[in-house]
Amino acid sequence: MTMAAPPPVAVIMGSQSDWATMRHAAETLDALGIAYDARIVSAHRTPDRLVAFAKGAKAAGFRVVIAGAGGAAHLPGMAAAMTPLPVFGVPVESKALSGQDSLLSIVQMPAGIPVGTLAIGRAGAVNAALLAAAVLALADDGLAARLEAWRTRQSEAVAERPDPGAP
Ligand code: RP5
Repeated sequence: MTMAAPPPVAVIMGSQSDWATMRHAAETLDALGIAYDARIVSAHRTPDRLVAFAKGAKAAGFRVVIAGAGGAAHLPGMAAAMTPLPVFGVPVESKALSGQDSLLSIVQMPAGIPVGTLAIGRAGAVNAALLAAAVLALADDGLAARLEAWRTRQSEAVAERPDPGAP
């Protein structure tokens, strides 16, 4: 009997409400054929779940963590403090401050515990997945080819000139 390989990417988020943003990371991983486990792990509401996840993430077989959170967004930094895995943080667009609170909370890590911080919202979620793919592709030629093909498709989808009739 062969055991299925554990998913290499963990996509964690602080709340169900973050899924509207983080699904873009998940969809990008899907498009690249990268398995992931998506979980709600709140630094504030489920701190014990965060500790268990982050301390066990490497042993569980994950290679990269993508962490999305909004507002006082401690999740990526706290996760990074408890795992040696690379952590990419996605600032979720908050209602009160349009995600600027999330961005500053995630990006301003003191020296010593890094969080690779992406843009606010959908762009950050997509790019977190692409960065995770680039990391994994260093040791996976098949994935490297899929990532290159993804980028080629993106280039080919850009028109030479703007459509003057488009809104
Ligand atoms: C953060 O609080 C979550 O990451 C989310 O972005 C924000 C709001 O959470 P909900 O009140 O919508 O559950 O912890």
